[in-house]
Amino acid sequence: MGAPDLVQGTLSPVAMASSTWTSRPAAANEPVLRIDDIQGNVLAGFNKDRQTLLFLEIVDAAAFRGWLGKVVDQVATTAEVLAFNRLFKAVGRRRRREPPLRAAWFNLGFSGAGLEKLGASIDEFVDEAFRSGLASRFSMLGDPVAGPGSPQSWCVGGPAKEADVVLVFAADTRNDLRGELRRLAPGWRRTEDRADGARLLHSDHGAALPAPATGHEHFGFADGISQPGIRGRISEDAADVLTLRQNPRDPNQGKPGQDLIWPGQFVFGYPGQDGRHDDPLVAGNDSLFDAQGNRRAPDWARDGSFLVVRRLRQDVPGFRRFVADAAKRTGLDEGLLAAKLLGRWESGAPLRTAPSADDRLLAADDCRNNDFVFGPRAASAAAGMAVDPLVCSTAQPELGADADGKVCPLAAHIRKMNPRDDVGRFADPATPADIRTRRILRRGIPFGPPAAVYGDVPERGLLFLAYQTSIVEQFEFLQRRWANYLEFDGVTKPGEFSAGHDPIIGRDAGSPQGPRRFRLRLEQPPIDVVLALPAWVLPTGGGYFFCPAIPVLAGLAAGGLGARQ
Ligand code: N7H
Repeated sequence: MGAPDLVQGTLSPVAMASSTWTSRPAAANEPVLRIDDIQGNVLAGFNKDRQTLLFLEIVDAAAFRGWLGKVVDQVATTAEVLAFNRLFKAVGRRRRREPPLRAAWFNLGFSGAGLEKLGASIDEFVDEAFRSGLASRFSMLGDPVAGPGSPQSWCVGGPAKEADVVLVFAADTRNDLRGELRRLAPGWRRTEDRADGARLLHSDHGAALPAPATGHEHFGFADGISQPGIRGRISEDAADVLTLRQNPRDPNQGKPGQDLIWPGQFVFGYPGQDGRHDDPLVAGNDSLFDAQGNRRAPDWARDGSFLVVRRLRQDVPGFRRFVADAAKRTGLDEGLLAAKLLGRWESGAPLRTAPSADDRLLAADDCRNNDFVFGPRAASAAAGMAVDPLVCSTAQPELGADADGKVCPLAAHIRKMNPRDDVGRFADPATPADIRTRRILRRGIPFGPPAAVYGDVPERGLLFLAYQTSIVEQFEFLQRRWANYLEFDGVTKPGEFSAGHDPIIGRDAGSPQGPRRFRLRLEQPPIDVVLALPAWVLPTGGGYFFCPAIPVLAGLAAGGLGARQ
């Protein structure tokens, strides 16, 4: 099959009509990613049903280096995780059942203080959030300053309890995970255990929820649907792309609706987005530097990534009570009311393309379940039978604009977190027109038992993990400037607003304990109300970490910064 004609990033009519689009078109302009060096969870994603996080304090750097040296060659690479994930999908697709393939993975990251304890200087990292750590940024994020949710109450990451190291273990089964923990981290089983130069401050165990809720988070919504596509190749072969190009209508997307992002947004040492204009094909500068050529990170940060960990407790009964009560007050169905808060139905079907009823077929179809924007969209016919079975050939219905959020509310979680084409809302000159600069790679997993089984007694929530190359401009920006502001652009006049707080994670930064607000507008029945929302998501721990390239880990273990200095 020949590669399709790419003319300035648009698909030529020839390729469109003849359906010769391949999921691996030539992308010689995209960088070759060093997938043997980049840790596996960053670009490929472990995507496992079980995950354990160990948070450590280094108490004896030399002893800890000794341990690190012994485990460096056990750290999962992007090449390995990607190969496994692709095999898993291919076998599953052909056999039409979940394949009996298993793997166990291990990655790790260091806080700024942790790197310094191991002898690395963090002076050249300009990211203020990473340099100072999560505990000093909580008030900016809108976290409570006292009482539940405040850093004093966190199980890890609060004052005097900041982790130097986070170890991330992932596996398909509890036994496989236990085996890896016994093999690689035998000395840290219980809080306060000291071994190999480190003390265990806290551990967390994430697990996919049991059937029928598997793939859903505790509030009931399907999770893990929308992730950015990543530009870049995994070998010198021009067509060996990391993210398959499955949308024959848009060569700048992976799956339909999944914009391709330059890899420097997630890994240091590659071109990032050029936030100054909106041409998706033009790469920005190398992420080790800013647009003016000033250093943003040391050279040894190449192939590394910042990892944000937030342990977010979810009040499921509180959420359900609110939904039931607000549904009664507005006369809406509970499922629709909940979907309005998130922007997707519980099944994962987007409100934008399933506005009045849940649509499980749409939710299950990854060629369609993320294929929407908030502006108008013209209808398109289905491409003919593609030769490549991975290419999506579905038609798109025409959609009018949803400018006032009567279909998907302006403050719905997924609209706040990824406004897609809704860039007109950003009157603030500090916000680059290119919202792709704000994307993050989410790698979270639920913790705690499902509410349906245990009610409100034990703790539950989301272990939120996200990778990026600027904590300030990516994770923190999403939380501070989009989730926590009543308006998107941050220009709020008291008493006047049109959107509201992100109902899942937004907080009123001025009064973190106070109620949040959410504007619900519908065409039919005609509704325009402002709902007062209690907070259902409370931070209970976390940290900001840097996950170095694997050769750099070897350098840290050896007491220097290794091959890349
Ligand atoms: Fe969110 N939820 O279950 O309600 N999130 N999130 N998130 N989130 C998303 O598309 C959730 C949190 C993003 O591209 C879905 O995978 C919960 C934080 C982004 O369309 C669901 C918590 C931040 C997206 C949830 C939580 C984000 C996204 C839809 C906390 C960043 C993709 C499923 C307990 C600051 C948006 C999906 C897009 C989607 C939920 C936290 C960001 C169901 C419960 C802290 C970027």
